[in-house]
Amino acid sequence: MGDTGSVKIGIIMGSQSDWETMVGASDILRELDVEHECRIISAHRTPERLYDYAKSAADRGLHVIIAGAGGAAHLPGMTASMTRIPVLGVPVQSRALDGMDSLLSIVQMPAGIPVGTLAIGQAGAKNAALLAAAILANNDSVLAQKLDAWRAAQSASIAEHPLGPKN
Ligand code: RP5
Repeated sequence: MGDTGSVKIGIIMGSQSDWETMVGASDILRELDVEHECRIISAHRTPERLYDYAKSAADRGLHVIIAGAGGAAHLPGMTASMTRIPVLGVPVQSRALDGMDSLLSIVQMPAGIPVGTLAIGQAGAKNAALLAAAILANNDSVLAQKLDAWRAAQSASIAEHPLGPKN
């Protein structure tokens, strides 16, 4: 199988409970009209699903994988160990340790197997999507224009003067 798939970004997450965070990544990609797929894949609970997904990702035509997980967040690193496709890791804000466990599990990879680690929580999920789109935009001028427009709209939405009581 060659690079024929239209879906170029995969969003994977360790649990259904991660979706409320990772939906932010999917929302951004939908705003940019970037086709993507979303899957629940747990490094611990569904290791064979993870193996199959990571091992087939390049042949299926994926260009970037966004992997979100919380707690003992081994999903991004294990995915990266089984594919050369860039993996962006999103530390989900865990209940017990507020996401510090997730962050440290994802960010401190051994040299040789990189994971691009984003911020904890929803900001990380959204930025992972923007970063994935930016990677694709290097070879996609239409997407590059959409990304430029998205950023311009964001800038335009930020008021210059703060609202509220005068000081
Ligand atoms: C991780 O464990 C998942 O990524 C999730 O963030 C965390 C808790 O999972 P659940 O117990 O909510 O399914 O594997």
